Amino acid sequence: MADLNAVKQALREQRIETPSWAFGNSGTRFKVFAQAGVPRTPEEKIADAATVHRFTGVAPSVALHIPWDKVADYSKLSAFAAENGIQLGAINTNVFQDDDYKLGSVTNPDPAVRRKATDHLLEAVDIMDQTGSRDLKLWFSDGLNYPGQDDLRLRQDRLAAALREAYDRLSGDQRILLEYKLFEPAFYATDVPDWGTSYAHCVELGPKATVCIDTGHHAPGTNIEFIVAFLLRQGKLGAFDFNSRFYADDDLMAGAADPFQLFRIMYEIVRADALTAAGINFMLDQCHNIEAKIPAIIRSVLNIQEATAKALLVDRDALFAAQAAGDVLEANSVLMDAYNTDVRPLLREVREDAGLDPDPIAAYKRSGYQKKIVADRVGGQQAGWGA
Ligand code: PSV
Ligand code: MN
Ligand code: MN
Repeated sequence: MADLNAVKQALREQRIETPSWAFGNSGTRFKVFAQAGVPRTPEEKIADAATVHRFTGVAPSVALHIPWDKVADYSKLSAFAAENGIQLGAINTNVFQDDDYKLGSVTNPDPAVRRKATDHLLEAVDIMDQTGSRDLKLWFSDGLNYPGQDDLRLRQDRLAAALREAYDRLSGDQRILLEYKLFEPAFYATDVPDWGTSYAHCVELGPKATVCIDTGHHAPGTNIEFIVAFLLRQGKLGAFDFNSRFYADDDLMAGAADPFQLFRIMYEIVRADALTAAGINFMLDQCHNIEAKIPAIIRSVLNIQEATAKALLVDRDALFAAQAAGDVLEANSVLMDAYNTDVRPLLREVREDAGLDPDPIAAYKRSGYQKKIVADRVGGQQAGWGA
């Protein structure tokens, strides 16, 4: 039996980072349906992220995206976040929304474009120095649509050179999180298509480079928990971008499409005692196009908490014993017993112990915050996906 007090303690200590762009009007495909009350400035996104933290108690940091969250003074922005009870988290770069990047950013055949893209990565580290952020998160949309369009191998050399420059610019506890994505926007070849490519570049770079697993960036049916287990064993899992997918990079709420997969992922985290100690950044990377944004982000946080609670409840002694005995059915049933537990009462208790409302979504709805932002935030639209 799992120790209930230890489970509660682990749930209290869990941390989830929200993405600034999820609070704005966003949606990577087709029409972006504008919503009333969305943030017009980075400060308003931070205020919304702080609201998610106020109701959940486990989301004390928000990731920024540059230049979507560009401001004149990042130290001031950091102070503003602190006044609101949260911190600025990972800095996300953007080398995918400029005409110059049609044929790639850091892998572009044109050295001038590569220089521009690499300079943006360096600028992001300058920003990290001011925000106090630890993580530089890199996602490259670089790839090819046609065989022969460019040299696959040379593009890896160019990628490695840019990563090296960014890596060498890091100081203190700063680190690179290198994200991968199977396809889109390129359809024939992607320069960082999978965890193996990301892992190989991270190994080449050194200990300050680790892999970011975006749960929506795999082929259907990919066993993501295997990737989690493998990278944890190598000490190379740096972060998650949690979201749900049915088909491609859907960016739906974490735990909505496949809660069982989220549980299996969190079990590998718990199995490796990596919920807090390993320095993994558990981030969300989502877009809320048709649903209200703040409650959708709260819902995502709750879904991750539920998957984590179930993972913590796995009777690991019984599971290991069944595995060692080769008892296939028993091992499977120990895992499923935990998954099938209704952990909502336990999480309600954890929240009440922390002085929070046991039902964060209901509490948010009652709070009047939504009404207030709809009234206050009139006009203007912050840049972001689809904006
Ligand atoms: C594009 O696929 C993407 O969703 C990546 O997952 C990044 O993390 C995110 O955009 C923000 O740049
Ligand atoms: Mn992502
Ligand atoms: Mn994505």
